Amino acid sequence: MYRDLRIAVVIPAYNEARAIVDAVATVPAFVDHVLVIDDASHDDTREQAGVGARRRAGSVEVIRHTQNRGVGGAITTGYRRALELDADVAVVMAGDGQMDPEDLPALLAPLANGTADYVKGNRFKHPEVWTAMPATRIVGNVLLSAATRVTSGYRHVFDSQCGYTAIHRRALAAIELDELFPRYGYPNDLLSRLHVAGVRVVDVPVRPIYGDHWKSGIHLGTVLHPLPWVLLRSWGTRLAAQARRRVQS
Ligand SMILES: Nc1nc2c(ncn2[C@@H]2O[C@H](COP(=O)(O)OP(=O)(O)O)[C@@H](O)[C@H]2O)c(=O)[nH]1
Ligand SMILES: [Mg+2]
Repeated sequence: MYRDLRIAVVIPAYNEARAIVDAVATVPAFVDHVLVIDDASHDDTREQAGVGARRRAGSVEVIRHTQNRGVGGAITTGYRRALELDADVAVVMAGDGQMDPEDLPALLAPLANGTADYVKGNRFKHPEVWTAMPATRIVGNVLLSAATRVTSGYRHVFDSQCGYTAIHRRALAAIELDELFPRYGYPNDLLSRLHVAGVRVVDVPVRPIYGDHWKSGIHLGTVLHPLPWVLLRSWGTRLAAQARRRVQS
């Protein structure tokens, strides 16, 4: 529990055998449920998640997709399970160890205070961003964040690609989980849908972590295609939904 909130941490993992042990073992003790979603990995991510689970006092559940569904698909599976378990908040922490567990209370505080329904990390609010984040990432991220401000409608939000987030169950209930884009582009699409639902979003500083073995499934090809199409679609869907609402009211 964090204050009076029951917390689930969702860990999407695809071929993360090396990093998943620590990612699971270091989830803070106040977290009620850890849900690892093994997205049809080819390595022994599932077994290694079990090793991490034994190092952690507290509940860890490993759910395996028999087919790869993408990071968004894995997170959606975790959100559903968190709702089934009656969690008040579902946090996303990647399986690759790029999120600092010490940032978790800062992410949860606005939800516990009742000032937000969705809180996301913003590495650009952290002083280490310019030294820790690779230059290519900074450029790509600034471009996508600027575009997402327009497409999502949240003008105060930045670092749209940061996967470290916490969502309240009332915000999860306000969107159609089935319709979310399942792959990269998922956080951008989610923001647009949250805007339609009138969800309050805030950014909090989180530490950028790019270790020696850092790798990513996102590369220039993803940024050129399909991400721009996902952004355009989310933008169009949001504007259409909001126009419909204005006509009805
Ligand atoms: N690349 C990739 N990652 C996935 C997939 N499904 C789940 N994930 C997990 O999603 C998280 C974020 O992926 P990553 O490639 O590190 O993205 P980045 O950190 O935003 O560059 C990691 O924990 C992955 O293990 C998938 O289909 N592809
Ligand atoms: Mg990563």
